Amino acid sequence: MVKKNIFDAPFVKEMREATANMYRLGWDERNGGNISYMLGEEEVGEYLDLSEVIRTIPTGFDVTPLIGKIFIVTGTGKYFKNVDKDPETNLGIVRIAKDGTTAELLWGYKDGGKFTSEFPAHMMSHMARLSVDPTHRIVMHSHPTYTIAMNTVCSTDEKEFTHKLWQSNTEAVVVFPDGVGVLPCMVCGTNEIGIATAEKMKHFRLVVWTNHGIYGTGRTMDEAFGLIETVEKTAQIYMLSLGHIVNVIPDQIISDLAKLWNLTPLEGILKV
Ligand code: 2HA
Ligand code: ZN
Repeated sequence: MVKKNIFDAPFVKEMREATANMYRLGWDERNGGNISYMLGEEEVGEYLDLSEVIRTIPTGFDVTPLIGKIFIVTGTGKYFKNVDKDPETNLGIVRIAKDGTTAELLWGYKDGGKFTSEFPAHMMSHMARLSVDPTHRIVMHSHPTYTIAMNTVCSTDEKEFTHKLWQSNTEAVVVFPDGVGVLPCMVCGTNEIGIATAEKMKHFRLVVWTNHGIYGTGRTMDEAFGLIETVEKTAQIYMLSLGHIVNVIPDQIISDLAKLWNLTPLEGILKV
């Protein structure tokens, strides 16, 4: 069967659009940020011969639960700014090989590159999210300015952090009633931060890396993007009003907002 042009694939378009938007929003300076998107074998098979492996790349950790799964992933050291103009160099499509510790490159990383340095956090987060939501597909990492700024003035207590967001913008509890997980400042790019992130991902779709950035997850690019976007917008409101706070959204209103949308807010935050 003749294969379709990979540059027309919706998943390549989505990666180009998401990275371009994130760059222009000022969230992903230089090589900051990374995205991985789990793809179905059939959808990729329309564009690529799945028996043709360009080369293999060691993962450096065990990904056994994801054997056979295919991901489109941003490349290490690559700039979000450049993905749209050269997706084949800045993105790659990899399949987790049968040994569970190798990735098979099916397309991309044209200059000999490889996947993001945050591959452990991404793969471990996919495993954690899939265990609670079989329709999960996207892990998105970003460095949005106001979210990181909030870390310098807020405690790393995730319930306190979530409460401050919910109190600042009525959309917050509606978009993330399950709250935001927060990790303390850690060395990034390691298996350790991957394990810690995945542990949080069993309970949260959003995880903040203190003084570094945020992870958002979802079934679609829009969902993952929209979660980060709403946290960042809310963090901006919080930071702009610091030192001048007269009104915050009362717990009763936050609770009523959640009720209106049939949502259950994370427990232990609201005093109602
Ligand atoms: O890839 O965002 O966390 C650059 C980063 C590292
Ligand atoms: Zn980062």
